[in-house]
Amino acid sequence: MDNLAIARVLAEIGDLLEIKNENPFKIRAYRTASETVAHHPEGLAAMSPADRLALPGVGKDLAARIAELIDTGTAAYHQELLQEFPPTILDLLHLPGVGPKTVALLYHQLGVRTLDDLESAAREGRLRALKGMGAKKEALILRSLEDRTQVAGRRLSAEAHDTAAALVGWLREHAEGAAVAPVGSLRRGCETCGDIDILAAGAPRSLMDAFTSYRLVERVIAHGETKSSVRVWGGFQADLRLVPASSTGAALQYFTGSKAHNIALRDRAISRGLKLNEYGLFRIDTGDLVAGETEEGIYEALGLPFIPPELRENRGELAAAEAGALPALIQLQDLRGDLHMHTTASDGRADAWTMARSARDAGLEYVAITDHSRALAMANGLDEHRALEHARHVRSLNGREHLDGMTLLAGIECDILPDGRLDLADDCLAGLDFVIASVHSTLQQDEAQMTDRLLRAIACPWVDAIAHPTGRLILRREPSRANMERVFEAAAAHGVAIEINSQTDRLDVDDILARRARDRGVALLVDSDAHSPAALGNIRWGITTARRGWLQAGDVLNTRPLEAFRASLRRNRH
Ligand code: DGT
Ligand code: CA
Ligand code: CA
Ligand code: ZN
Repeated sequence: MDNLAIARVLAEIGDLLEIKNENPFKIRAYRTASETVAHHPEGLAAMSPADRLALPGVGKDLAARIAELIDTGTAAYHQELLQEFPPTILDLLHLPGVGPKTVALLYHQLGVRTLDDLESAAREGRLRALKGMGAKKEALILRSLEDRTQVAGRRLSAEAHDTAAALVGWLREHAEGAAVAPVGSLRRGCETCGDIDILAAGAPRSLMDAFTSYRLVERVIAHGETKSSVRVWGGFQADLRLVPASSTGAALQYFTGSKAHNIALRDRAISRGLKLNEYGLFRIDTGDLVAGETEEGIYEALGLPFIPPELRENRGELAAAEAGALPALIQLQDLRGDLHMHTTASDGRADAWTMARSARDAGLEYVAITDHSRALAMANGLDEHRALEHARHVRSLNGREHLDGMTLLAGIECDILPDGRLDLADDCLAGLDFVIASVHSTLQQDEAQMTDRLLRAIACPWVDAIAHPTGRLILRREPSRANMERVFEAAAAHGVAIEINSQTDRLDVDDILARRARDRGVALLVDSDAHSPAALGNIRWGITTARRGWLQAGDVLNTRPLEAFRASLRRNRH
């Protein structure tokens, strides 16, 4: 049993308990444990019972259930609960706007057991009479019921990542010697994905059954010989395609996409008398196979070097490849510093020492501690006095034992007020090692206001960088209306760095803006904006964004050794 499968059972127990209106502490205990297990980096099945018991939120009872799951594949308690309710009742919970309390009401008062039952009840107007329901909510539920037959919407790729990895792991176990890999938008590192695409080359037919019977599968949408689709826990659709081993490379290339890249590549093939599809690259005149076993072979036969998946968007990669001018893309290992993170001084969950120590363990050599400034009162932002006090504390940690060569810079994430003034006085900002400025309020300003606001902040001599410059939240909030061309122009002129923020729902600036900024002569930073030690790892998503933006290590300031990094900061250049 992998971690996600365990997490699913624990979460279902929590849901069933809530439908039963059980003790809220017990319900929360199952949910917390489910979260912990789902995100734990090690497989629980391989851990000792003592180590499992030491996990946060896993007490004796839960540890026993987990052990039972690992040993027998089921948990008696889970099965008992499922005896009390029809298992189909859990489908109701996946509808937007339907929580466990509503499900309990529906079941107890109207005898609703399935989505079809619910649909009839809604159509007949029987829902609105329930407590806390009303005609508006009834209409909403009806709409979600209609949407459910359509494809699920887009999701953050970071959210799909663990599920995809678990699926690939499961499939590899069931197809020794086969090549199993994620393809599609996930392989290209896109910020969102429509579904999880997996390719298996040279696997036995039986792999399809292993796929559709995977523990996380909630519904089989299509089951075929070479392609199947399922809906997995968490709301993702996953597609598996089987191809013969001889087409491994061709299929990897084809199903990785993007469509636009594939079309451009196919045109190139045609112009050379070749035909490209998911089975291989063939000569049009004789039908002979030219390449297909490896992806490199396909590109080579088309006169091109291998093109990294992140670049395959038909944004000039074929011309660059042809000219031998593909960038040597930045890698996670190139990073030496992380210049944006929070501690318990504002809204972070760990102290500066713990954050620095964790960053050191992850291989970094320097960090800037950048807690919020006072305008963010909800986050317990620092005023001038607290900021300087905090800076003294942060600096005092340098050279302490166990820091092992890690250097802390005393910084701040200073709010840019609606009129473009900074939240803290100049002499305070001047007394710090690093200032990253950002907008957190009044994001709906018009283009002129928002642009002027950022330009004014960039003109302040103590601003070294701008954090999450557009303020967008992926799938939730549009970027601000600022004219980013003018912002980049000013940033380049003043030597202010532009951040790629790695929070998985920000990735701000995005790939396209990052590339444009670099082309305008702006230096970039890739930062975690972590609020906990675990979130430091999100920086890998920022690196993926940087790679999709064609960035090389030299374009990103925090790949430089500490002294070179410090010398490149705007405050140290005049
Ligand atoms: P998504 O799922 O919306 O995040 O984006 P993709 O790129 O993963 O798209 P998807 O899942 O529809 O298809 C996966 C890949 O398969 C796609 O990137 C290219 C390839 N592909 C699928 N259908 C076609 C097609 O009709 N023509 C071509 N040339 N390629 C296709
Ligand atoms: Ca896809
Ligand atoms: Ca797909
Ligand atoms: Zn921040």
